[in-house]
Amino acid sequence: MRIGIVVARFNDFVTGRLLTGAQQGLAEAGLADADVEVHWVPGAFEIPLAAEALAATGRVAGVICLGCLIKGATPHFEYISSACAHGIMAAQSKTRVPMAFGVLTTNSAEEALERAVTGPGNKGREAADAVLEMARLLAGPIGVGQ
Ligand code: DLZ
Repeated sequence: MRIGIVVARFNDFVTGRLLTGAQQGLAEAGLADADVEVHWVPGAFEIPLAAEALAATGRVAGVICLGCLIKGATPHFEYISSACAHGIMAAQSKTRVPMAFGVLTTNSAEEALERAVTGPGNKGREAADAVLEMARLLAGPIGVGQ
């Protein structure tokens, strides 16, 4: 199984840790590095388009979307977070390729870092688990996958 990761560069002191968590989760699930493709985008607003374009290539069975929006530092927090969430949902519905919402929306940098710790509490890792479960479900029991 080949999986894609789209990760936002904005707040990369957090998103880099989410990426590491997602990569560790995929590796522990048995995926080789060569079966994981990582694509960086400027910010959370750009994630849906990149995720949809990647899914449309047919190369990946799922896309892990990683980003970090910090409310206090983002005047238009609601607009970007809403556009990102709805955009990812629309992209997975359109392409039928499962996508995980590993985009943090927090009140502070401290809260964001708490969700990007090494190990089980890492939200990037949780997003990886979700995509793998959905990719298997769509490829198997539901049978509408790739
Ligand atoms: C502009 C902006 C701001 C203020 N805050 C964030 C943020 O907290 N997290 C994030 O991922 N991106 C942020 N951005 C950038 C936007 O997502 C987007 O990249 C720009 O508006 C350019 O389209």
